[in-house]
Amino acid sequence: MKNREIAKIFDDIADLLDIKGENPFRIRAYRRAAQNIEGLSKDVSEISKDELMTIPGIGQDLAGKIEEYIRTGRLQFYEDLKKEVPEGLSKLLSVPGLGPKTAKLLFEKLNIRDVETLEKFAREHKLAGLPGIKEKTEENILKGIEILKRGMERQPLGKVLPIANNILEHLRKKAPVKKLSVAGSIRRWKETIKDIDILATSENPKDVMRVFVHLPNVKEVLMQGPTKSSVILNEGVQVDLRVVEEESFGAALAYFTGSKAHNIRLREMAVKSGLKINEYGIFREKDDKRLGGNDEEDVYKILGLPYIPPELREDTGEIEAALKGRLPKLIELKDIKGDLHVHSKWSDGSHDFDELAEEARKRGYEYIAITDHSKGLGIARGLTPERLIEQKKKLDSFNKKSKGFKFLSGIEVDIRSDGQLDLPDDILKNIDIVIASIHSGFKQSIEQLTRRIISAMKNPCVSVIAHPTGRLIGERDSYDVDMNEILKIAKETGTAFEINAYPLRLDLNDVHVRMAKEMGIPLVIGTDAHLLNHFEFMNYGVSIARKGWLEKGDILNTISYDSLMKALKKNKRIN
Ligand code: DGT
Ligand code: CA
Ligand code: ZN
Repeated sequence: MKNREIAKIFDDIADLLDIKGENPFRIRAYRRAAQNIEGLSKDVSEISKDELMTIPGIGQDLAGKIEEYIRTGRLQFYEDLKKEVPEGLSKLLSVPGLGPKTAKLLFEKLNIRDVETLEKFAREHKLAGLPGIKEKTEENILKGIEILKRGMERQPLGKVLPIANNILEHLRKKAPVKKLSVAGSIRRWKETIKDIDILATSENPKDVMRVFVHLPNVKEVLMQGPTKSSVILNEGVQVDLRVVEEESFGAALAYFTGSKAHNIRLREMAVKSGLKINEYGIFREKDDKRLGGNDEEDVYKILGLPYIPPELREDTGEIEAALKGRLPKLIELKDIKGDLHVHSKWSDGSHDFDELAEEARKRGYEYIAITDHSKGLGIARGLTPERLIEQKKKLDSFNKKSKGFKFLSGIEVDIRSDGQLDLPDDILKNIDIVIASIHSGFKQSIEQLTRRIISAMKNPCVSVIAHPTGRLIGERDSYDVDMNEILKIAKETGTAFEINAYPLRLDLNDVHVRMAKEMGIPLVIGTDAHLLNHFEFMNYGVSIARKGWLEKGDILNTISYDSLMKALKKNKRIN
């Protein structure tokens, strides 16, 4: 897939244009195009030009550029632009959170030309004092450098999982594999991944390995053997493939799914019962008699445990719960009755109501909420009060004619830096679902940010706080909020929290999800879809919910339309 390469180039172009002081709308168009290309589940090189132009932010000009890159492997405009900007400056731009303007300033005034020097200067407080640079800016630069270093070691699940799925698909089609599965952190749905672990069985392991090391995106073969091979992909991720004996597949799957901490606990239990588990099977210690290992279930059954789903295998209480028969019955994708965070053409989404309804029906949904941005987000064509009222009328009249599927009228209202909402209460009170979120002022103090969210929750019109920590995995850390405090107020005010399923967000994360559940706070899952393809992200949201131990009853959008409408009113005590 060329999607990531093209997205990266468009992002770089946006930075370069910014440095040159070009028109902000043009810059924004590139950024938006980059984001939307990255989010596509289809390969851009397989999409027609006309279809390309339905992607938001992509017109004639950008569609032409994508075509040029796919045809020739390079983009002349980008090459020319790069020549106009010195290489040292581009290096500074790779630091997350360091914008083009600051980068240019550091480059010109202090002659900083690489990340190492930048780090040294920031540590020695040699940056503060330049126009617009404060001590806080230095801290942020250091944080950015840390993220950059970390990001190179681990990559977001949202980037790695599609790559892993492509490999599985390729192996299934082209190699003589029988059983095939991902293992490791991907199978446990960890939010960042160090490397991809794959397990297979085959009557002809050599052929499987041959196909594997010749995958089209292999950059380097680290080792190639009959039972294990490792490669590095162009995307910068390592993949290990193991081919195991048919009868060991279950034991190997358990072993290589981990986590290490979970495995250690299982092994301790085994030893106490005179058993031995490893990647080949489960054995009786005294005479090495094999007791099982074909299926993963064997491992748990023989230890006297119920099956523990991979998402829970982190040694955070799952073994104790399993022993007491108190494992949660985890929510599943099929429990979801609708998506509660969807953008339409009315703001920065790309589809009209009919298209969205059709896609939702295809997925078996009973409802979705249209939650466009509010006017403060000018750049996302946010809605004014008048437009929001007009939109609600359209949705109501759609609902009157529609059987078996309903729209909730919604809004993603911006929480301004002073904590005020971006639209007046007498408008919001008529909207079915008001979700409030922060899109600016991320660098405020923990007190300010916490206060902002609390004041939004205290507004009786607000039903949900969306992407509550604002993080973008590998790109932007969460802003500082006092999670205990906001969860406490959520409970008091009956406000729900969102699990934003957009793969780079996954916000709340699994740990906070579990805290919220324990405090009895309702959660919703929304994909933040801007394209029809994005509806697929629901899978990520559900998996984070599972990783946070949630059951069907903990998630509001598992209930019917009528019950949901009632719950939204009751939670916030609105009549
Ligand atoms: P990561 O860091 O995202 O790759 O996370 P994992 O969990 O995929 O870790 P990885 O790839 O190093 O190893 C895959 C699994 O193999 C791991 O979850 C558990 C198992 N494993 C690896 N090393 C050990 C070990 O020393 N002892 C045990 N019991 N299991 C191990
Ligand atoms: Ca791994
Ligand atoms: Zn949104």
